[in-house]
Amino acid sequence: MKESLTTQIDKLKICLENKSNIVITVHRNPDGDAIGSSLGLYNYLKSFHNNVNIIVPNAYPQDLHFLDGDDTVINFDTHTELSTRIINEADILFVLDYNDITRTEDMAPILKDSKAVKVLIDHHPNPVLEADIAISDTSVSSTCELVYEACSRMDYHNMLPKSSANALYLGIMTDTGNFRHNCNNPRTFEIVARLLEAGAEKDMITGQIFESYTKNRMGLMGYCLNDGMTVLDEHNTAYIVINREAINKFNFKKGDAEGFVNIPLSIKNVYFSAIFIEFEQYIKISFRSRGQFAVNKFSNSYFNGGGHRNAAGGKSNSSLTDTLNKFLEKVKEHSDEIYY
Ligand SMILES: [Mn+2]
Repeated sequence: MKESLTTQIDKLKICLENKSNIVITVHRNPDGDAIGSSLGLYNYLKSFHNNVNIIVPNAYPQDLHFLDGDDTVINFDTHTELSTRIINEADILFVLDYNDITRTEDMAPILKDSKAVKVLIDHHPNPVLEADIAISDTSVSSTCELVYEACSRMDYHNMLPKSSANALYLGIMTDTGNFRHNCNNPRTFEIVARLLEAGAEKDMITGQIFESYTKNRMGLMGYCLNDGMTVLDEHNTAYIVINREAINKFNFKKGDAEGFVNIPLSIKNVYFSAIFIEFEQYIKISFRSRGQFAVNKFSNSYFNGGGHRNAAGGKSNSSLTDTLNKFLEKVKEHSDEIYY
C-alpha cells in the first residue's frame, strides 16, 4: 500500500477513537461498490461503535438489498428530515465511492454545511472535495478494496466480520464486472482471498447479482441485442438505445439495464460502447471502453458526466434524436482515439 494511504488510515484510527456519531454517505444511484463499501464499513464499525448510520441519496436496485445491515440504510429521498438531522449531528462523515459532493444532488447542501470531520474513501480520479482524511487511490479496482485496506490496517479484529467480508466482496465483484476488468493488480486477488477466509459467501453473492434476473430484464436484454444496438464498424464503436417504447414494453425497473453497456465490448474490434436510456425527465447515458479511449473525458466534454477512463456516466436533457446525433458527431471527431 502507498505510504500516503497508510498515514491517512492511521489518522482515521485516531479520529475514530475520539468521535461518536458516524455517518456514511454514498453517491446518488448507488451501485454495488457504493452499497458494498458502505455496508462493509458499517458492519465493521458496528462491532465497536454504537452510533453508525448509512445515508443514501436515493433508492437502489432490488438485487443489491441482501446484505446484513441493509435494513438500517436510510434513504434521503424518502426520509429527508431524519437524514438531515442525522447528518447535522455527525462528527465523522464518510464519503464513499465519490469525491464531489454534488454527486449526492439534493443532499449536497446539507453535506456542505456539516462541521464533521470528512473522510473520503474513493477510487475516482480528480477529487473535488477537500477532505480532512483522504484515502484516495485511482489504481485500485473499487472503493471496497480501500475500505478493506483501512479496516485491516486499523486492526481492531484479527479477522473482518463475515458481514463486512460479504459486502466488500460484492463491491469488488461488481466494479470489476465479475473480475473481468480493472483488476490486473495482484493485490485485488489477495484481498479477495482474505475476504473468502473471513467467510465471504462468493456463490451466494454471485447468485444474487448474476443469477437473479427477472423475465422482463432478460426480455430487455434480448431487445438490446436485436433491435437496440447499432455497431459503427468504421469507428470501433457500438451503442444501445432503450427508448420509451422499450421501457414500457419491458416494464423497466431501476437496475434492469445494469451492465448492458458492457455487452457491445464483447464484439470483436469494438473498443467504445455507450447506452442511452430515455427516461421521462432526461436521458441517462453510460460509456465504457477497452484500451486507450478516455470515456470520462468524452462524457465530461459533451454529456455532463465523468468517471473512470474506461467507465463513465453521463446525462442529456435534449431529445433522444438530438442526443444521438451529437454522440455520432463526437464519435466521428474522436474516431482516431478509439483503439486498443
Ligand atoms: Mn466504485
